[in-house]
Amino acid sequence: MTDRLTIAIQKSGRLSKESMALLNACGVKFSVNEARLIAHSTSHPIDLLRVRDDDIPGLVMDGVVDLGLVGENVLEEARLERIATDSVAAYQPLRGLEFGQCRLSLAVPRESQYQSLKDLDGLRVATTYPQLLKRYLKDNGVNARTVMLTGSVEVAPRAGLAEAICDLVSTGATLEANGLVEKDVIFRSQAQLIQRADSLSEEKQAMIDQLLPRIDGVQMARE
Ligand code: PRT
Ligand code: ZN
Repeated sequence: MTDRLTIAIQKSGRLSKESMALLNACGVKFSVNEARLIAHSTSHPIDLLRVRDDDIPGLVMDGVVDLGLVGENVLEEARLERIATDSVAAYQPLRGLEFGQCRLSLAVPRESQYQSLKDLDGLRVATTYPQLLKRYLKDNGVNARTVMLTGSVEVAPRAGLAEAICDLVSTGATLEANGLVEKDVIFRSQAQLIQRADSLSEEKQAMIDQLLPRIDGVQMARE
């Protein structure tokens, strides 16, 4: 039996289409049944695992899948969280994928008196990325409290839950629509291809070694 390479991608969301398109452009073909978690490649001994993006770092770090395509924001948050809880947090970064670009930024209400980071001392900052935020605050000697929210972060100040937010931004339209002003970029992100840290069978590794130059070729052609 051939050893099948397993790749985790986001099931449905901002990274899904481009993740599938990249694999397709590399000649790895799939026919995806929307209802199914697993899609078998019709061209290679490769299985696609379609999951929430938040699950991808852990699946790779635990060696449950061989490769993952995930946003660096989610990846680094998961890595810090796993280090904090003494779990295995290793992976091999393979390629930045040049899609899913965004930044994790601090923002405050338009009417806020905020002038510098120090002004956050003693205040509450709402975020979905507590680890990345805490690291940034610590590195900058700021004593703010993080308020963890898995969604609707941009409404936290209006709801009286926090004085500032730390959220993903791409165009800035969401901040604008919620009366918030971006003050500080704390992390820049794009989608990344990662591999589990332990070594793979020769067959699987050979497939990855074949895939990487194809990815480089696809990216080159796009430039
Ligand atoms: O269901 P699942 O958990 O898989 O998906 P999700 O809802 O957690 O993630 P999804 O699909 O929204 O985003 C997946 C990844 O896309 C993120 O982890 C980032 O790496 C990347 N990405 C790129 C973004 C954005 N751009 C982005 N703009 N993720 C989220 N946003 C949101 C942001 O949170 C804010 O609400 O879009 C809004 C801001 O956009 P602008 O254009 O108004 O600034
Ligand atoms: Zn998610």
